Amino acid sequence: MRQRRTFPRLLGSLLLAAGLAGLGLTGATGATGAPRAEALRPLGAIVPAPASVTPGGAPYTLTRATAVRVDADGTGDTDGRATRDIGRYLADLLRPSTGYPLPVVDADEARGGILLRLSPGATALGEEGYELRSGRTGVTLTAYRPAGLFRAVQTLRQQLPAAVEKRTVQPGPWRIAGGTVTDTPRYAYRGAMLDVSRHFFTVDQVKRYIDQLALYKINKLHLHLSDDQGWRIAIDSWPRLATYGGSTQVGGGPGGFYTKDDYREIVRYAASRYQEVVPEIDLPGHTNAALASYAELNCDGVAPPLYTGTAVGFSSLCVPKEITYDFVDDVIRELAALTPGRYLHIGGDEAHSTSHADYVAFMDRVQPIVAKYGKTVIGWHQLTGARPAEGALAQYWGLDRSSAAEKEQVAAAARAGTGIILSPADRAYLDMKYTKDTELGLSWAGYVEAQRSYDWDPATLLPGLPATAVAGVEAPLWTETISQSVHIDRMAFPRLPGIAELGWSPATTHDWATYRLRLAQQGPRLTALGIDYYRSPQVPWAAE
Ligand code: TNX
Repeated sequence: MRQRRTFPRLLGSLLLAAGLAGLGLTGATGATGAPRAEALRPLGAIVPAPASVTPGGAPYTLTRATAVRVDADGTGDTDGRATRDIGRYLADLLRPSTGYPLPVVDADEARGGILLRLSPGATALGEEGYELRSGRTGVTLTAYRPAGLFRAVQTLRQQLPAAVEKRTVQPGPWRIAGGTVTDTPRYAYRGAMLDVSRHFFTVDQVKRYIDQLALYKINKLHLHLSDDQGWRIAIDSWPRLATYGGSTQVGGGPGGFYTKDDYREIVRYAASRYQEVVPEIDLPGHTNAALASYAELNCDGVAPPLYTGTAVGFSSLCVPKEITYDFVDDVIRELAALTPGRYLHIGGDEAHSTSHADYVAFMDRVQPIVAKYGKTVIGWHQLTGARPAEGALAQYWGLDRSSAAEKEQVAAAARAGTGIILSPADRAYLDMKYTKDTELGLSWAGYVEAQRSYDWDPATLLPGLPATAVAGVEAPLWTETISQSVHIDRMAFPRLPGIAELGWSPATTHDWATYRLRLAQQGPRLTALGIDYYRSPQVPWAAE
């Protein structure tokens, strides 16, 4: 691959500050009194920050004549389907606001324009990396794999003015700064979790979130499919889990569940945005909905009532009973068969009514079931108190103030080979209130403002954790207080982009002072997308 110039932090900051100052995006009007057309966004002034940016040369301007050209002879896409689909996705994004036809054509049927190409030689770009070259005659997106092209499209999209996100024709001009971006992610696991158990969210609501996550290059969608308040996935061999266990939610609403076709549709849609679905069945605690559905799963043989409150830690599967493992085997078999992704999350948190010995015994039996059905175990970090299976990942959700012993338990497991996903609750939990005045959310982990959620380093958060053990980061959204898409929007934005940046961007770009300026420019884009984000006073939001 061509030589890359890495963006040194200071130079990057200076360029960015100068560039943003030149943007004139503060709602100023020109000499004529008319609103000033949005100036050119400096190359790389996006979220997440790219690994390497070399600005220079003339910008490219989209016109009525621009075509989206696809060249798909590359690795992993021999029939060109994936590349063409990404080209269509891009054209679909740009058509409503530009009003341009933007035909998607084979590369040799046109010249210039926006070229999407897979290059078998570009192995250094890996699964998700890409190169974007912009100049007077066109923009070329190059990747080794389709996922890289999809990430490149998000960069291209963010280089365009925010109004490009609107669904009606806007004035333009539609310019993309000249130069080259070469970009690969810091971590392979960059997730967002949605708890669809405490409150149920429809397939369309999940798709809306998937589309939002795509903009920030998130690549894992973790669905928390079962908890005390609701079982949300149809399991043919235990049908009452969904029909009865899914029939309510926090506060006593009607709940709901995904049929297998619903779930397949979520998986398909996520895949079209290059996101892998990670399904979670929380075990052995957080299981009241299952215990209420089948009396035989209870040690005393008596089914408890459905639960619509928000307490945690009171339920447990019956560890000594054999039927427990028949149940777990059936659920994991059916869920694994529905899930093309590598992972199956088995929860394991807050099993407060399971003894330690039972917890360890349970995990010793359940992890091999996951392996038997071809999946890799993920568990909340309490799993490190048992014996994590080889290759398992543990998801850390502790706090700064968690005990040294708890942190060391996780770090020791990591040194012994368990991979770690970092979701520190006092940084990455999207359900924590921003301040004491935030209407939605909880505060058990503290208040988490925009700066706090961004200002930490996954590589150094846990003492004694080998850097190589960090699989990545994830931003969980628990939904005890969240029941609508507007609530998701308000809690996820602006914190989700910050967690996404921690997962994608090189550590050398990590700097709150410059990040907040890039984030500020996301405000009008979020508004154009219909996202009523939290106007954190820590961020100098651009006028809309
Ligand atoms: C802790 S984090 C939980 C969830 C709650 C969440 C609320 C974790 C693994 N367990 O059951 O929904 O706090 O913030």
